[in-house]
Amino acid sequence: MGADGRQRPRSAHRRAEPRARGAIARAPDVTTRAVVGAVASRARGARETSGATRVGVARVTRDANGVVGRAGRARAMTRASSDALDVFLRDARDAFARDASAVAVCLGNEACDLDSVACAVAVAYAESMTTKRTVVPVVQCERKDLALRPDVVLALRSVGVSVESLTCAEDAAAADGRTPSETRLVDHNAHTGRVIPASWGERVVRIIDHHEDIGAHAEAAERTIELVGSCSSLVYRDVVAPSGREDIARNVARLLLGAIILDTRMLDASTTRASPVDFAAAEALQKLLGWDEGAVREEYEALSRARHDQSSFTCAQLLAKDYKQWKMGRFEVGIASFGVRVQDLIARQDAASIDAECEEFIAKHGIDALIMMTSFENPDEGGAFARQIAATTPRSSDDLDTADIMAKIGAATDVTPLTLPHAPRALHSAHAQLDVKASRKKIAPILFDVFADL
Ligand SMILES: [Mn+2]
Repeated sequence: MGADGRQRPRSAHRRAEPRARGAIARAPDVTTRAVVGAVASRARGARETSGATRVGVARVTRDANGVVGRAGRARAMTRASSDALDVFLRDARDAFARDASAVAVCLGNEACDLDSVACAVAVAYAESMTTKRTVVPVVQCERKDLALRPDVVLALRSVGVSVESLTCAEDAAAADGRTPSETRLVDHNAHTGRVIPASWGERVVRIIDHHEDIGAHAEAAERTIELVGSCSSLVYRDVVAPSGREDIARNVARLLLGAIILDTRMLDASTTRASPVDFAAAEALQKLLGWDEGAVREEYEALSRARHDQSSFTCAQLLAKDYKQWKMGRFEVGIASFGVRVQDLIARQDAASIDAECEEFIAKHGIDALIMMTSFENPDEGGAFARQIAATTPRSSDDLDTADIMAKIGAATDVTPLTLPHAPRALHSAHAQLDVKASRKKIAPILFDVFADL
């Protein structure tokens, strides 16, 4: 979700859930065991397989315009190598930069989660390698914002891809109004035009998605919309497997499998909408990788850990990660939720820059008050789940008093002030929340009442 999450409509994804559950019920347990228990054809130590091909791909020739020479491309095409994907992506980014109207594009959705990125990359790669067309995967966020998605960065890195190689929102903005010849949409079924120009939505030729069909782009010749657990499963079934190219499949297998196991929590049909399509795709991808059950589990745990790892985030990144905004009474109020306790943030980032980043965030969103809510496992309390809340206002504001706001919040839910030596101004009002179940969903209605009275 983007940072400007004000009053966002309930997503199609959520609305689709009840129907999706039907599919789960039909996925028999026996399938779960068959997938997870599939026998590995190679040992776990063989997961990093690209060593032998590095030299060949590194020698791919480029002419003065950066066009990859035929021999180099042929080599990259036939070898199953993690470098081949990075070479393809850099090549595609260059081609897009030269003339966006000369290429086709494949767009993932604006959440830019692993499913979206994996699908866009896999579809673009498979099509580019098997047809004369260059299809460029385009990520619908700025490159720097990919750092907010450490699971995506990790998954890309593990297949030898740098985020620098991807074509992102700023590249699209630099395209000078040139519209790609064709657009493919994956992991969503309506072009929003919020991040990427609306004109790109006029030439949609193919949609592959697992959200409820909202009926846009009637002109799209091919539509595959099925409410399965992960769009990556559909991309494997309908694009990657039918290419008949095992080298292509192998190069995208780890990305697609990572997306599937994250989206379905390790193919848990009881809590996600994992369907037979997901089980079948995961089984095939696992075989391509030569992974055993332990290797898949290890991958899942690494990706899950990365997804929740905010230990390297700056204050600005924490604020942007999970942000919602409302008009409350006569005030614009934003609530940013993140997973780092304020003591740890203060310990790792200097007070002046925390204040500067809060001030900048407030100005960017045009809000009168910023509420920060943290949730974390408290190391001082044996890892018990804990929450904190703080209110801050623009430096220029003389309308709102944060102590007053906190006192009113405290009248509705139990809070206790934190002792924070050297706290930045933005965190002076920080309190511990004693009701650890009081998430943003519970606090937002309280804030509506608080700000209505101010
Ligand atoms: Mn998805």
